[in-house]
Amino acid sequence: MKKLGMGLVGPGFIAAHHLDAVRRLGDVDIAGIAGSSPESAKKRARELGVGHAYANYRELLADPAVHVVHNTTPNHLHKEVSLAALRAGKHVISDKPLAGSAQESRELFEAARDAGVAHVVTFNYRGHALVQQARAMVAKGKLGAPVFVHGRYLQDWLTDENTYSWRLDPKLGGASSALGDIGSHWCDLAEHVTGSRITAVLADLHTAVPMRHAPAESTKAFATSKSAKRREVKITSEDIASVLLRFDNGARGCVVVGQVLPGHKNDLRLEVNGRLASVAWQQEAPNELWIGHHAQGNTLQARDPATLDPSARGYAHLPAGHPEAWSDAFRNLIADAYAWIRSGGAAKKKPDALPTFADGYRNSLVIDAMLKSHAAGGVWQNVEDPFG
Ligand code: SOE
Repeated sequence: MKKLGMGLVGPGFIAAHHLDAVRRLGDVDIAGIAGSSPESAKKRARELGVGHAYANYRELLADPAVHVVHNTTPNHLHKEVSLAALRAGKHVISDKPLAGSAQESRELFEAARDAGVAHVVTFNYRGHALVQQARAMVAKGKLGAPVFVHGRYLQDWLTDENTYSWRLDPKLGGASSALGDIGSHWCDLAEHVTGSRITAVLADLHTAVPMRHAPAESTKAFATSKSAKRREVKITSEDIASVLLRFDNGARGCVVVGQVLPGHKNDLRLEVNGRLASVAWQQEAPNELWIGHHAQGNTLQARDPATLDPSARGYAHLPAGHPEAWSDAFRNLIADAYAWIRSGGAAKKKPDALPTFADGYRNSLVIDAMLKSHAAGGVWQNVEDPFG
């Protein structure tokens, strides 16, 4: 089979991890990258060890050597770049959230479905072996019927009011900030692990840091401004959120999300309580799965390929005692994406763990319902289900 070529648009923070994952596959050509200007693309190509920089993303899309487009642009460009790539007949791997609003996500999902190419959105936490183990345990009834699904996704990188990011600007980051950036990951994970859908939400959102000092010049993802030249920016998007949840299998749940919470770096935790047993996984200790019992001792399952469910084993590459983490899970997702593309793409069954634009669209509807619930003064809001 001919070698696949990839092109990446938007060479910021996350781009290095896409390239790293692709390089680890070993059989994909990196055709080149495109950025916001020919100069920035050249500079980043040098820094990332990529041989070619395109003048702009349209030039990248016109290159027949590019079969797969990785869209790692800031959120407000997701739609434009992904749509153009789909129209050019390329397979698309897009960063999450799929787009800035549920309406845009829907357009992207429909365009991807009609284009007949592979479409993937990077809900990368699915790629952890023990996340797949938890999913298998729920699916095989090891927990009994899930009754409570809860957790958190907490960070602190926006704590300092001198830190500013495009993620906080609704025109660039999308209708929500913390929910879109990290709440989206948690909701996807909760649905993926439990194999059920969030059907209704009740959300209370808040902006704990309503005024920030942004650098006068442009902002990178995690920029902290120490320069004398600053502008004051009023923040309207949420930086903390508390949400009650209802699932279609009858389970209840709740999640707290925040990005201004000192001490919490990338603190994602998901717990599922069933009638027979419980399971909990946390991103910062990804090689352990807590399994809780009522009438026997609790256990910690290690990421040991020998003890994993067959469906999870393929996501563990090192023997027991050799920790695997964030970049390995990211690589697993990219490996699944390329496996799907090689097998024939949209016409063929996708790997079970792989999140597609359909998942990205549904996820946007969940976040959208949270925004609506809060805007209505904190009332239950049903999540629209286009696939129900
Ligand atoms: C920043 O909040 C960020 O990098 C997110 O954009 C990622 O999706 C998440 O995995 C870690 O935090």
